[in-house]
Amino acid sequence: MGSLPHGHDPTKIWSTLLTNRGYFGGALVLNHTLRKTGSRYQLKIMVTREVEADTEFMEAFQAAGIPTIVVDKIEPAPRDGKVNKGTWEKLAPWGMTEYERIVLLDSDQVILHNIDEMMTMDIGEGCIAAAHACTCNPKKLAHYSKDWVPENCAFTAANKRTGEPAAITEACPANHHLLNSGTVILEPSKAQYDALIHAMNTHPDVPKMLFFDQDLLAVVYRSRWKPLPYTYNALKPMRECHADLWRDEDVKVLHYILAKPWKSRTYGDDVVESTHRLWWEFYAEVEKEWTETFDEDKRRLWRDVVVPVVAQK
Ligand SMILES: [Mn+2]
Repeated sequence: MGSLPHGHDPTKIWSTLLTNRGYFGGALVLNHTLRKTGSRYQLKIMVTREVEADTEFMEAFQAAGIPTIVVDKIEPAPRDGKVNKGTWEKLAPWGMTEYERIVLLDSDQVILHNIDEMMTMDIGEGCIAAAHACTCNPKKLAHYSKDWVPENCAFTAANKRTGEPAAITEACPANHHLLNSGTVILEPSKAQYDALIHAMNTHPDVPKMLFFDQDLLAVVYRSRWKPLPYTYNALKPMRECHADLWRDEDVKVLHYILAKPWKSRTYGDDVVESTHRLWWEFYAEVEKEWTETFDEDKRRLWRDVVVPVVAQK
């Protein structure tokens, strides 16, 4: 199942984390778009122990030809008896030293152009690469920090002509030190993994981290992460709040943060929500493959594992 792409290099992989069935439709579309854009590298999906115990779900990964990597629970030590529960398993790849490089993607992303250059681009010794967080907060979400306003957003300072990200300097606004962990290039290392886990268990900010691994990475790799152009992690709201930077034809990785496309077949026709159309086009291609196959098991798994988590109308 899932024949390996031509020129395949097994020391470098794409990876995403799934903790339950809910994002499986997203993961199938992500895998499909990696294949469709001709990637020479394989997507391996990290799954939690809960997912591993879900036999039917595991059969579905097999049917999709997507290898899984089971990861143990990762969570911070309790502080005052409380644990900040979240997606800390996204730190697991730093410990996977059998790989030279892992590029973390999110299962709510689609790949629009080949991104294999991410497997070889220079990120600097002991560093990671990621795109900035967008701190415009266009939806004015109350739980976001008060300094999340467009003036402080790194993309406001990006080069509108070339799309190049703003350099992180001594004098830049604090928000320019924030990254979005939807796309992260990393080189597994025992020392880096240990440093991350140590920081997760001891750093005083951990109990109030809203974005878990993402906030921790910004702290631990402060001034040691390379900003990538927004095109590698184009957050859908930026199509509106950074319309002067965004060019549809340049976007390589489209990231459906906030409302997920698979939650509804109907969506707004505005600049932001209309991006869902693309996701549904890719989904239709995946659906065709799974429902028109002679493999009866695959058709059953589509019905029982995929259909329940993807809006049917
Ligand atoms: Mn995401």
